[in-house]
Amino acid sequence: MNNNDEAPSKPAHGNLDAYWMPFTANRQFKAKPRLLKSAKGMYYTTEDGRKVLDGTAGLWCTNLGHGRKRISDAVSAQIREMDYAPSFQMGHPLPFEFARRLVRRTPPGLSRVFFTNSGSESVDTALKIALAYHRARGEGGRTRLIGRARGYHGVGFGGISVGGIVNNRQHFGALLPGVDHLRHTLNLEHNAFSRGLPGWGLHLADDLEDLVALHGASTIAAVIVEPVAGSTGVIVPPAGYLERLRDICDRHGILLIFDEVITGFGRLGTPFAADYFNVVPDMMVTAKGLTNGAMPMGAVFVRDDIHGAFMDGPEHLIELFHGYTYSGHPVSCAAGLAALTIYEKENLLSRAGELAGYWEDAAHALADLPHVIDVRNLGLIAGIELEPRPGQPTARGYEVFLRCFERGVLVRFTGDIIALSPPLIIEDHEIDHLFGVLADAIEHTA
Ligand code: PXG
Repeated sequence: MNNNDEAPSKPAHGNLDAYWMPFTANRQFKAKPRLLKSAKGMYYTTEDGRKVLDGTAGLWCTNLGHGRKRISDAVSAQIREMDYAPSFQMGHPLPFEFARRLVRRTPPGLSRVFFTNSGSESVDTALKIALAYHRARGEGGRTRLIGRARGYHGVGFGGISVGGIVNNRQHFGALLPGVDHLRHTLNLEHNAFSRGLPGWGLHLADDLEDLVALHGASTIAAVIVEPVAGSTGVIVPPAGYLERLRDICDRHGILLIFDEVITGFGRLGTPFAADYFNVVPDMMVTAKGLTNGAMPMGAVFVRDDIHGAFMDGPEHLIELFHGYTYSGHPVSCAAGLAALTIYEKENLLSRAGELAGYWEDAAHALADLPHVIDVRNLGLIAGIELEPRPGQPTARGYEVFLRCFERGVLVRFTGDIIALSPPLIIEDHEIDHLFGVLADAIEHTA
């Protein structure tokens, strides 16, 4: 058949074949598509006119809710004023202003900002800065990078190498050399149905000591973890775990990188998870909520003296051979500045803290439903783990997701785990509705 022919099967939206969808079962989706057309506040509207409550803030990114006029006005004004300006050996005011405003909100010392266009690029940027930093200080032997099982750090080669999701790794060759992993901390035998931080699992931070003993500290550049893992089904760190990682890193001169792509910008009721846990990493990787998802953008926050280590050579030389055509893009910066103003004006960087108790109770009310083998939560995040149907892993999670969508609620599923992370503007009655529909879907799924 000629590829340009319209498929007869999908008259409403035309042939869907040309678009290769990311992280999607393309054939299954295209046989029965789910298309969103517009969005406002807490709701999407589907192509066929149904309202859908957004239980996932898009993909953990529209923290302020949808359709923010301040952001769309800023974006349209900026694109008219100047659509693009080069950012290598040239500049324009907005990324300077955005960086200045952002570092007023970051933990102490994280006062330098490198702009990217996504979480994946932020991760690779942080890993490269870590390697180059050690080299700049005469410790070029520190080349190893440590991640964690079930970690998600995007899809660049650096990110999948330190990441810990087998499907994201096994199809793509040998990946980066010299990478090792900590064990993850989810163990349903010991920490199922924890409210907030599990009390079990602190000892797993000592995996880092074991890797130091195995490889030698002088070969290790950095450790990267998500303070709360999102994509792999919500893994909340055991009490004291991140503090202990910080301590081990300090003792061995290893940089600690927090991947705050989902925890950044208010998800836990503080600007960053670093604030929530009172553990300051050496670098912090962000994206998503940075612009409320309205424009693609990421930012890496770097300790002042790490940046300083690059500033020693002759002043006419480029200090870091790294950057993107769209680093500090004016339209993305305009979106980010407007988003930051909204976070500040509406106190949304702390709102999740006010909702967290109500949210936690609503999530744990699902504990006794059939198939539910764990409920976990922190801030405005929840994960509900379902027992896989025998011989059909992921089928139950998918069916619950579909049933919720048909009933007007968007949740995320990863395998048989349902993940929730609504916009931070959610109200109590919407929390009730979200969990009510989800409970009903779980009860009616075989
Ligand atoms: N780090 C973390 C912790 C993430 O969650 C990335 C890096 C990569 O970001 P980009 O912008 O390159 O996609 C992410 C992305 C899900 C889901 O369903 C999560 C993400 C993306 C898509 C789906 O949990 N996180």
